[in-house]
Amino acid sequence: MPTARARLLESLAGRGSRPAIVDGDRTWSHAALDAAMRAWAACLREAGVGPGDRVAALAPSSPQLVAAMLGTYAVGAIWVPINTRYRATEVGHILEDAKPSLLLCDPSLHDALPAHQVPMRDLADPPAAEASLAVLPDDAPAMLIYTSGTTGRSKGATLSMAAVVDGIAALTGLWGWTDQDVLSLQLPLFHVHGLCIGVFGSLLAGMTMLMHRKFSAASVVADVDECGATVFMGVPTMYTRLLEHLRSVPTDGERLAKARLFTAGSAALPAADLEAFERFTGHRILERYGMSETLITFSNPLSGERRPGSVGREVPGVVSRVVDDEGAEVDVGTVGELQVQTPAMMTGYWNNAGATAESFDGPWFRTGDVVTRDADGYLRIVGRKSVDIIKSGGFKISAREIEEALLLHPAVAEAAVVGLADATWGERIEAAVVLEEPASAEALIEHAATLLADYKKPRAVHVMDVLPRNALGKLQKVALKRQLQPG
Ligand code: MLC
Ligand code: AMP
Repeated sequence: MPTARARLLESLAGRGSRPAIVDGDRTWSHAALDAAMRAWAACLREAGVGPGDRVAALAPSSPQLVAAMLGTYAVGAIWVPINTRYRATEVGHILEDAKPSLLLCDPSLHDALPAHQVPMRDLADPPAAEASLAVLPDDAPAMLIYTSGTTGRSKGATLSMAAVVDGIAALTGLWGWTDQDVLSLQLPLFHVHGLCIGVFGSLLAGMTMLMHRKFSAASVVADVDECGATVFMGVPTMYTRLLEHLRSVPTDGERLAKARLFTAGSAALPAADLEAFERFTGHRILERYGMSETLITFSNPLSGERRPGSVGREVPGVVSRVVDDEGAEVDVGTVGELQVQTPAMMTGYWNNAGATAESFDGPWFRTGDVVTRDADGYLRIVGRKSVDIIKSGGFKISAREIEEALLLHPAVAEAAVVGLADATWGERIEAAVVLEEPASAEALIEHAATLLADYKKPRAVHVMDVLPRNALGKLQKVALKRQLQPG
C-alpha cells in the first residue's frame, strides 16, 4: 500500500493531461499541477523551508494556492491556511502561534497583515524548477486548521497526512467519487470542508475541480449545466441562496437536475430546505457532519435513506458514543454529547497541550455537539453544549472574541454576545452591552467591524441597563437569548 503522502503527490503525474483544475478560462492538467508543485517545492527549499517547518497562506482560491500547498508537502513542511476575511489581529495571532518560516500572501490582502513581520512571498507564478519529494512518515503533521473555541483565540487543529488522506478517502468512497466526476468548488480553501473534502477528495479520486473565488448561485447552475459539474458541496447558507435563486428562476431546477450529487454540511441543513431543493431539482441533498478536529464522522448514504434533519450514520472507521454530563452512555432517543474516535483524528491543538487534554475523555474526542440517535443509528444534531460557540454561514465563531473586541471600546462596560436563530445564516450574531458613557449601536458595530472579520460583526447591538445574571453574578446567556428572541 503506498503511503498517504504518495497517494496524494505521486498520483498527479500519472494522470497526465486529464484536467485537475479549471480556473475561469484556464485548465490545469494533472501534469501541469505536478510541475507547479515541483516548482513550488524548489522555491520553498531555496527559501530554507524544510520538514516540520510551517508555510502559511493568506490568499483566495486559485490553482497556484493548491500547487503551493502540494509543494509544501513535497518538502515535508506543514500547511497553515488563513481565513482571507481575517483582519490584522486575527492573522497576527495565527502567525504568532504557528510561527511559519514563510507566509505566502496575495497582494490584495496586504492590508490584513499585522505590524510584525514574517518572511513573505507573493503567491505569483513560481520559477520553473524541479524538486524531488521529501520522504516523511504519514503521521507527521501536515496541516494546521485554525478553528474557534469557547476561548477568544482560535486553536490550530493539527492533522497528519494519514488522517486527511484516510479520512477523506473513506468519505468519498462512500459517496462514490470517481475520476469521471467534476466538482463545482465554491467553498473557501482555508477550512476542512473546501480544503480536505474538496481539494484532497478531488485529487485522491482524480476528478476535476471547477474552482471559484466566491460563491454564487448562478455559477453553480452554470457549472452543472454548461461545464459538466456532477457534484456540488455547500454549507446550508449556500443552499438557502440557491433556493432564493430557484424561486426567481424555477427552470434552473432542471439545469441543476443534471448533477449527480449535492452534499451539505458544516451546519444544520433545515429539513424544509432539503425538501424544497428536492422539489425544484429532484435531488435530495446528502447531509453529513464533521469538525476540523475529526474531519467528517457522520454521513447519510449515497444509496439508501437520506433522512431529513439527520446527519446519517458513522463514516467507515469511525466509532461514536452519546454521553450524559457524567460521561455515561445514554439511551436511544435521549440527548447527550457526541464523542467520537476516528482514524482522521487531529493529533492535538498546536502548542496547546492543555486544550488538547481537555478535549478528550481517554480515546474519545468530546465534540461539544448535543445529539440524539435514532434506533437505527441515524444521528441528529440538536444543539451545542456551549452557548459561546456560534456557527454563522458555516463559519465557527467564538462569542468571547467578539465580547473582547467590544470591551476594547471606551464606552463599553459589559458585553455579552449570542447567536440567534436565523433563516439565512443558521445563527445571527447579536450583542447586549452595558455602557459607561454614551455610544450608538452603529458606532459599536463599526468598532467591532474594524477589529474582526466581517462575518463576526454583530448584526444588532442592544444597550441594556443590566445584563441578566444569576444570584452569584454569573451571566445567563440562555436567558439573554430568550429575551432577544422570544418564542
Ligand atoms: C458573509 N457574510 C456573513 C457570512 N459570510 N455574515 C455572517 N456569516 C457568514 N458566514 C456577510 C458579510 O459580512 C457581508 O456583510 C455580506 O455577508 C456579504 O458578504 P460576501 O462576502 O459577499 O458574502 P458571501 O461571499 O456570499 O458569503 C456567504 C458564504 C460564506 C456562505 C459563501 O459565508 C462562506 O463561504 N461560508 C463557508 C464557510 C465554510 O467553508 N465553513 C466550513 C467550516 S469546516 P456586510 O454587512 O459587511 O455587507 C466545518 C467542518 C465541516 O464546519 O463539517 O464541514
Ligand atoms: P468547525 O470547527 O468549523 O470545523 O465546525 C465544526 C462544527 O460544525 C461541529 O462541531 C458542528 O457544531 C457543526 N456542524 C458540522 N456539520 C454539521 C451538520 N451537518 N449539522 C449540524 N452541525 C454541523
